[in-house]
Amino acid sequence: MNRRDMIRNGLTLGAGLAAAPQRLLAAPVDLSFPADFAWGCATASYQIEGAVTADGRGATNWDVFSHTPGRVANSDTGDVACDSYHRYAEDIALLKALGVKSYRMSIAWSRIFPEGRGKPNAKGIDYYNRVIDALLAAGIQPYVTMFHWDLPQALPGGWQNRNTALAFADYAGFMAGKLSDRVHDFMTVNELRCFTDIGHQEGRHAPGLKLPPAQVNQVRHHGVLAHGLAVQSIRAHAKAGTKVGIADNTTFYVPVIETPEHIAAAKKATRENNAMFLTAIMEGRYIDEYLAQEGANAPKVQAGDMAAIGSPLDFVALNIYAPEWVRADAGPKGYATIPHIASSPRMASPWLVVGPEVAYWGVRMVSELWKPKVLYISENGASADDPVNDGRIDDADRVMYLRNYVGQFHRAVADGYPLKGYFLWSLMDNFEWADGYTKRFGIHYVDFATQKRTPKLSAAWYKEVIRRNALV
Ligand code: PNW
Repeated sequence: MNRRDMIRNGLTLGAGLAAAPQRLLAAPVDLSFPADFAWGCATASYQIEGAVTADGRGATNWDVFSHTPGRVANSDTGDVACDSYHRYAEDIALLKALGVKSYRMSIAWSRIFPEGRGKPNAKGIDYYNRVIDALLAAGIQPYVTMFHWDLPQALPGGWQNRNTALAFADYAGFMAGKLSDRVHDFMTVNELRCFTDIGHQEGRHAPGLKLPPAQVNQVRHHGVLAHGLAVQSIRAHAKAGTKVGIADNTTFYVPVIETPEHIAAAKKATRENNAMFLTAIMEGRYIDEYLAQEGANAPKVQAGDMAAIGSPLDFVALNIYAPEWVRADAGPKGYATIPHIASSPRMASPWLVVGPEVAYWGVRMVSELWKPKVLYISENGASADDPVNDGRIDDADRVMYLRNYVGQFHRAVADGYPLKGYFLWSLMDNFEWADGYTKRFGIHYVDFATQKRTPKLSAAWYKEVIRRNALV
């Protein structure tokens, strides 16, 4: 992009600053997106479907975890959730009314293989066939995630067992074979760090373990291995031309000041602190800094693992929420992170620090470090209190949050990074993991007593963004 276009897009670079002010004021700011930009919404199976015993679905780690007293706020479970298993037609009507072209959904592995492997369950496959056919009939392209944390409970040892990675690859290939006549884009797993670390190190998510470092690293290894083997298996079973990627919540470091030294610090921090996840996937190896840091706790790797983990991807999709702030530092690492403090602005979830610049820097860091062909934002959104007044939910705080983040994604597109779509989390309020139903992320309000869905102000805003294909 040349300087004139940049100014037209409301962007400034240091070099052009002196000449820019007059033209900045005179020219209308163009915040439009490329014509083929995929606007969408995202959801996940356990968070919306309910119907946990319907049609032969097998139990999952989250069924067990949510039914264990003290694990989830209010002892909430996903037993009913948004009842999307029965109400999917209504939910697709909400998507159609928004005008989205794309929808990111996940498949409940245990509806397909109730025991995680073995004989497939035809009724589970039928359900996803119905959903996908209804989406296509509504003119909406599905993007399918194979694993969004609901792990078949019958798999012995869960993610601590290497065989789970092999079982996952078999299931993912099987489903890709069933769906790739209609689904063009598959994501292997959702958020490696969450289902490995939060589940096995912090113990806040299923299965609720607090394992020692060597075992945590092994779980992480099984996570990236599952991804890599699934990439190979999906490619082996899917129609030619099918695109495969991952939906990862890479930890992103925002340079506190946009100068070369702080930007270099942010880049180094991003690569090193994601060494066990996206860095391993994009580089096909565990980098020296990580191996040195972990020493005897480093994961046990078998021959062929790293090649599988590093399987080339068609796209990288990122879930981007909270920033980490970083500055250049004179110490041996070259960077220092700046911790969040009480006055760091937050949305309704304590972890959801607001920092829109992470949207731009996330895309830029991944692009500069690993040059993926295509990028998507597989999730971005926010929890808010959402009081209901006379039937209206005027979530101006969420609109503020989304507008600022989408503005930073626009900046990334305007800079020429290959960002091709955006999936807002979430279509509707749903089961927010350990927070149960106490945290709402939807742009549609769900009354969980009646299952009534009501568009919030943010839905009206998003609809306008999609209609104009521009930030409003
Ligand atoms: C992501 N944290 O999860 C997930 O992909 C979604 O399923 C989820 O609903 C959404 O973001 C909103 O939370 C996260 O505690 C859950 O840091 C928790 C954390 C981060 C991401």
